[in-house]
Amino acid sequence: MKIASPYAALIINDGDERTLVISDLHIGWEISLAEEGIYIPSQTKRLLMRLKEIIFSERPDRLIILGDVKHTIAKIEAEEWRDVPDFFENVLSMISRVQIVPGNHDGEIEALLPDGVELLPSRGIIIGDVGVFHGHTWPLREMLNCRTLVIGHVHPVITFSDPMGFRITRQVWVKAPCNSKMLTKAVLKGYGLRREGDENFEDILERLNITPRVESLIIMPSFNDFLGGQPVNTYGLLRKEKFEGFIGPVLRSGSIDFNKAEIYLLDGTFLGHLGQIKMISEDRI
Ligand SMILES: [Mn+2]
Repeated sequence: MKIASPYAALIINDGDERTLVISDLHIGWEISLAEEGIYIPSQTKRLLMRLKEIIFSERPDRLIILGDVKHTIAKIEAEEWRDVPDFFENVLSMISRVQIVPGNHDGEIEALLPDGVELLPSRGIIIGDVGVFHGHTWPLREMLNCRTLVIGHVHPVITFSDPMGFRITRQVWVKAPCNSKMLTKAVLKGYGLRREGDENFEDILERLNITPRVESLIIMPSFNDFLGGQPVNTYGLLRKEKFEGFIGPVLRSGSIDFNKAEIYLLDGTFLGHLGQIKMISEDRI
């Protein structure tokens, strides 16, 4: 697995197969702003151009979009009927295998997808040793056997302001250590699985064929860089009560150590661990 820097894109190799993963396109976001009197030209062409560059340089066999393809929740707005199908017709001309793991913004997305685009379950899909899902739901139970989990949904950024008050915001990758046993307990509870008879935790794992192995969770930056994001260093992930109900069950499960999370810019620069970066930003803000 590698980051296709400087893009918000991931390449996952499984045997001979190369999978390109991107997340959070939010097509139609400009339209929702126009309703409030802010006019931004459609970003769909820019997303397509960037995708074309990545596909040209990385030559993946398939593309997975990790949720929030479109922006509006539940109801489909008229403009999306054109933007989303046009987008996918273009994508299919670049790469033949396209799959979508739906996010919380993707209600009724099926109606907008041309033939040839495959809709996967929202619990995600396993590629080799990596489980990918949007992040607003519990993952597939089988993903507890994976070494790495990848989510979108959060749109992580870091924000610094200097003594003059200038503010700098950059999209980032977050790679956080995960306590696999704690995550397993949370996921099984999330699925409503209970012990049978006098089973202990180990017995349940054996019955369900689970060996807890998740070592780290990667949060992808949004592919649409025009969107706002969650500043992970100023509040957000470290104060989870702020995000109850939003950020998704895995991030709220207590199994992810955000202070020890590694933070990288899109060009691959390692900025440090979130705990340190947070202390610096508290001095400044
Ligand atoms: Mn989302």
